[in-house]
Amino acid sequence: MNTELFRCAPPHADAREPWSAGEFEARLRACETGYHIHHPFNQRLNRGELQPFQVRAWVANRFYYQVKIPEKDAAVMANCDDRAERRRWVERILDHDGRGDFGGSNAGGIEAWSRLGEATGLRREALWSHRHVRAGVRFAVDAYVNFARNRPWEEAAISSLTEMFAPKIHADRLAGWPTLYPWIEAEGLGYFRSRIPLATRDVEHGLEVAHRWCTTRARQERAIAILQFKLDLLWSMLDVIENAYPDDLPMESRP
Ligand code: AHQ
Repeated sequence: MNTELFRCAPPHADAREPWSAGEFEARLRACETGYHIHHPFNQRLNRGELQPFQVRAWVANRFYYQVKIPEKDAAVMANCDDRAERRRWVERILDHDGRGDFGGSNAGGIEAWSRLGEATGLRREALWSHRHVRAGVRFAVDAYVNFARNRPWEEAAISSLTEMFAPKIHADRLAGWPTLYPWIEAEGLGYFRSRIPLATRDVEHGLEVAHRWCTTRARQERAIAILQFKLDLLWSMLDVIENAYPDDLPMESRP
């Protein structure tokens, strides 16, 4: 196995001066090689090679990740004593849980993902019951929430920086799925479209926090290790889903 694919640029052994802001950010961005866009299951998904039940399984398992993101972000806020930062971070919760009358575009990302589920043929009850969520996916997602609960809010902010690489993965879905998976109602892809500008905004904030927090080489190297933890978490979720939903899964076990 090419382990280089799965490792960010290894932290420099010498803990002398911190890297420049530019070099630090370049090293964070170099972690893209471990992003789940490169996972074989995601590559098959975005090449249109998966069967409907496998797409439904991915949507149902990723739904658990989506519904836990606001809990993770609330944990970040609970550890943050800076009102100005909380005023920015709270937007992430509302982006997922919804705003105002919760109608239309105010419904929030969790509702939009529910609609993706319905567009693939999953009933809302099957989605919200989480009965298709595999143990390894639940474990990985819960590890993310617990990381945010137990670490300084700045470290949890850094762990969200995998979204540096998310606009491309959303764009791939929007570009390919309508022709690759014509059986998925187009309205269901709205989540991916809505997430791109929000991810860009959140990454801008997350990078500000990372640059302000990582004033030493040790913290910069810690930031890379945190990003690798989150990359591994996303990667392992696809490992679990790929293993649980093989092409020849018996009909009665298919979502
Ligand atoms: O839909 C995604 C989302 O709302 C978030 C929040 C952010 C975080 O706080 O960790 N990360 C994230 C991600 C979302 N979608 C993933 C995908 O592949 O659709 C990507 C994921 C991320 O890159 O961390």
